[in-house]
Amino acid sequence: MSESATRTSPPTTRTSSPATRTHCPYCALQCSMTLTVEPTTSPTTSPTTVTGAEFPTNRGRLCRKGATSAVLLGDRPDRLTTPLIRDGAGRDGADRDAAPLREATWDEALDLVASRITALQQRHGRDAIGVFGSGSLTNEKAYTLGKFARTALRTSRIDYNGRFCMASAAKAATEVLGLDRGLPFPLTDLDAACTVLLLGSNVADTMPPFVQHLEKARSHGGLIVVDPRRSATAQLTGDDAGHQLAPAPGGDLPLLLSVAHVLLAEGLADEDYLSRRTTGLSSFRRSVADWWPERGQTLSGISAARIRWLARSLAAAARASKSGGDPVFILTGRGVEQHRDGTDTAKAAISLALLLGLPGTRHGGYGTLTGQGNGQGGREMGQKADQLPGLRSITDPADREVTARHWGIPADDLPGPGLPATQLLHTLGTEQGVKALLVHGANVVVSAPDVQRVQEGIRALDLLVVCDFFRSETAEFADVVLPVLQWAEEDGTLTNLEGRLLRRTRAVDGPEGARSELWILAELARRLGSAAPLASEPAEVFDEIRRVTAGARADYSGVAWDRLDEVAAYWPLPLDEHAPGPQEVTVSGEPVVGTPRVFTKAFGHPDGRAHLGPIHVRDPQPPSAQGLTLTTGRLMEHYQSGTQTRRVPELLGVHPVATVSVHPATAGGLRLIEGAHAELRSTSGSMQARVVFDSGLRTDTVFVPFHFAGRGAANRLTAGLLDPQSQMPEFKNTPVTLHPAPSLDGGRS
Ligand SMILES: Nc1nc2c(c(=O)[nH]1)N[C@H]1C(S)=C(S)[C@@H](COP(=O)(O)OP(=O)(O)OC[C@H]3O[C@@H](n4cnc5c(=O)[nH]c(N)nc54)[C@H](O)[C@@H]3O)O[C@H]1N2
Ligand SMILES: Nc1nc2c(c(=O)[nH]1)N[C@H]1C(S)=C(S)[C@@H](COP(=O)(O)OP(=O)(O)OC[C@H]3O[C@@H](n4cnc5c(=O)[nH]c(N)nc54)[C@H](O)[C@@H]3O)O[C@H]1N2
Ligand code: SF4
Ligand SMILES: [Mo]
Repeated sequence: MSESATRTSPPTTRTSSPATRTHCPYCALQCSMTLTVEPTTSPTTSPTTVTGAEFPTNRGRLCRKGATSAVLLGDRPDRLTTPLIRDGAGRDGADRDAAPLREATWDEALDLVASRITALQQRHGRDAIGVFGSGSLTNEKAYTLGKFARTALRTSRIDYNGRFCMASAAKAATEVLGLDRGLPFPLTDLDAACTVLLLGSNVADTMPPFVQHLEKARSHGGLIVVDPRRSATAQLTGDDAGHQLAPAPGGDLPLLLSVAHVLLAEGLADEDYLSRRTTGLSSFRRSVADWWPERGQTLSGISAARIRWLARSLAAAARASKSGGDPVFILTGRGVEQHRDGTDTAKAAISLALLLGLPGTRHGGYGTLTGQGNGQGGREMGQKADQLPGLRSITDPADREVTARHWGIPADDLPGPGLPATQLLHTLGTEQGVKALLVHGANVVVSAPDVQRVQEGIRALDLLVVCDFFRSETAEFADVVLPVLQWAEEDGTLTNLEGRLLRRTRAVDGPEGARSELWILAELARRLGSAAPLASEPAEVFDEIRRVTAGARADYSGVAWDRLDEVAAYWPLPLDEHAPGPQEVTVSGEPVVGTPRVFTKAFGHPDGRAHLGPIHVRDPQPPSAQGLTLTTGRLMEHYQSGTQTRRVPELLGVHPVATVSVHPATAGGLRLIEGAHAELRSTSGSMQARVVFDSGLRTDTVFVPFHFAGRGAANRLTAGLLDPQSQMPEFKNTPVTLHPAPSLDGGRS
C-alpha cells in the first residue's frame, strides 16, 4: 500500500535550492513530491529529503520507490561521471569483452562517436545507424532524439521501449476512438465510479497511490479485477469490495468477446448511444455472433455463468448510471496488452465500453493505464518508427511537409518509417540490421524479449553507444558510455497518464562530469554537420515543441513553460483556447486549460464517431493445450529492468533476487520446494529463480518479475512473438517447463 512518506537520503547531493516541488522519476502517475536539501556544513554534499506533495493523482502519497528515489541522486560511487570508451571500438568484429571501458574526455568520446557514425554511414548507408529511445525521457529529450535521428543521422531506424509497453493500446485507441490519449479524462473522474473493471492491471503494486481513486467503487462492491493471479489489486476485491476473474494468460480476448456477445444477444447494449456515436456495429456484431459464453469458457477458463454475470452486471451499472447513478469505467493494463493479440484485446475492451454507451459521456469511459513516467508524451514526440512530433505520421505527405518546414529542411530529406523495436533489436549487426545503435533510456539486454538474441546482436555491432546515469547491464556491452544528468538534476516536461503536461523542476546539482542529454545530442548534431541545429535548453526545446505540434493531434501549443506549475494543462492544447480556458478547477484548486475530457463532443475520427469493427481470435487455443504458462510482470519494490531500484538497499532488501510464483499444487507435482531454486525452460532459453508458493495463482500459470538480470532475467524465456497490428512483443504468455535447480544465481547484479 501507499505511504505518506518522508525520507532522507545519504549526503550525496549539493544544494541548488532548499525545497523544490517536482515529480517522481518513475511511473506515469507522476506523483508530486517536495525535495528538500538539508542544511549542512559541507560545501559539496547535503542529504535530500523526499516528501509527498498534494497533487490530484497522488494526493500527498508516494509509493516506496518514489519515497526512496533521492537516494540515487548526485555523486554516488556507482554513478557515471565521465565518458567511457572501449579501445578498439569501431573495428569490425572487435571483441568487446577483451578491452575494458576506460575514462575519456567529452571531446574524445563525442568525436569518436561522430567519426564512427560518419564512416559507417559512408560504407553502409544512412540506415546503418539505429536509435533506441524511451518513455522515461522528458518531452524535450524524446522530441530532440527524434529530430536528431531524422535530421542529423537521417536514419529511419528509430524506435523506443514504448513499443514494449503502450503500442497495442495506442493502436487500438487510434483505430476505434480516433485518438491515442491513455486516459481521455482526468484520473479523479474515477473517484465517483461505482464500478471499475480493471483488465490486467495491478495498480496496487504498480501505482500504489492510484488505489485511492478506487475507494468508492470498492465501497459499492464494484471493483472487478481480471488477472490470472491474486495480485495485490485482486486482493482489494476481498471483503465484498468486488470480484476477481482469473482467466488463463491469453484468455482475455475470448472472454471479452463473449461478454460483448451476451450484451448484444440479451439486448443489453445502449442502442441509442451506438447509433448516435459509433459506426460499424453490424460488422462487430457479426464477429461476436458465435462467441456464446460456453465457447468463451473453453478458451478463457472463465465459466459461462461468470461471463453472463459480468455482462449483466456491467449493463446494470451502466443503465443505473444513466438514471442518475455513478459512472462505470473499463481500464486496461499490460496484463491484457502484452500479447500477440493485445491490440485486438484492447479493441475488445473499448468496444465493450462503447456497447455500454460510456466513452465521451458523464457515465464513465475507457482508458489504458500508461506505465512509464513519460510513456504518454514519449509516444507522441516522434521517437516512434512511424511518427513525427504531435502524433503526426511519417508517411503522410502533409504531416511530413509541416514538420520539415519547422525543421528547415526539404520534406524529401526526411526518412520514411523505420523498424519497430523488437525487429530493430533482433536484426542488430545482420545484413538487414543496423551496424551501430545509440541507446537512450532503456536497458535492452534485460527488458527486451529473447535477450540472448539481443546480446548476440549487440556483440555483432560495430558501435554501441549508451547514455545512462548508471552502468546498466546494457552499458556493460557498450563501446562508448555517455554519463547523463537525471530527473531532479535537470528541468523538463512530462505528460502523465491523463495526458496532463507537468514540469519536473531541477532541485539539485548533478555530479561534475555528467551532461544533459540535450547538450550531447546538440553536440553530436553539430559534429555531424546537421542542417537542423538542435537547441540544448529545455525551455527552448519546449517552445519549439509548441510551435511544431500546433495544429497536430497532440497539440501542445497552448501552454507556456512558465505556466505549467499554475495550471492543469491537458492536451490537445490549441493556442486559441489557451487564454480563458474552460471554467474548471481541479480538485487541487488549479485552473484547467486544454482538454481534460477529449471525447465529450466527438471522437477523434473525421466523422466524429467511434469506429467499431470486426474482431477475430486468430489462433484459438484452449489453456490446457499449453501445459504450464509463464506470465511476467512487476513487483512493487522494483522498477523495470532494475537499474535504478536494485541500487536502493531498502528496495533490494525486500526483493533481492528473481522469484517464480507457483501454485503449491503445481509445485508439489514438480518436486519444487518453497524457497529452493527452480530452473525455467522455454524454446528461447532458461533462467533460474527462487520458488515462492502462491495459492492465489492459477495452477496452469507461473509468474516471474522481469526486474532481474543475468540468469535471473525473465526475458531469457520470452520469444519475441509480435502482435502483427502493433509490433508489440508477447511478454505474458510463454509455454515453459519448471525443474528443481541445484543452486541459485538469481541475477543479483
Ligand atoms: N513497481 C513498479 N511499478 C511500475 C513499473 C515497475 O516496473 N515497477 N513499471 C511502470 C510501467 S512502464 C508499466 S507499463 C506499468 C505496468 O503496470 P501493470 O500493467 O499493472 O503491470 P504488470 O505487472 O506488468 O501486469 C499487471 C497484471 O497483469 C497480470 N497478467 C499477466 N498476464 C495476464 C493475462 O494474460 N491476462 C490478464 N488479465 N492479466 C494478466 C499480472 O498478473 C499482473 O498482476 O507499471 C508502471 N509502474
Ligand atoms: N518480461 C517482461 N519484459 C518487459 C515487460 C514485462 O512486463 N515483462 N514490460 C515492458 C515494459 S512495459 C517496459 S516500459 C520496458 C521497460 O524496460 P526498459 O526499456 O529497459 O526501461 P528501464 O528499465 O526503465 O531502463 C531505463 C534505463 O534508462 C536509464 N534512464 C532513465 N532515465 C533516463 C534518461 O532520462 N536518459 C537516459 N539516457 N537514461 C535514462 C535508467 O538508468 C535505466 O538504465 O520493459 C518491457 N519488458
Ligand atoms: S506511484 Fe509511481 S509516480 Fe508515484 S511515487 Fe510510486 S513510482 Fe513514483
Ligand atoms: Mo511500460
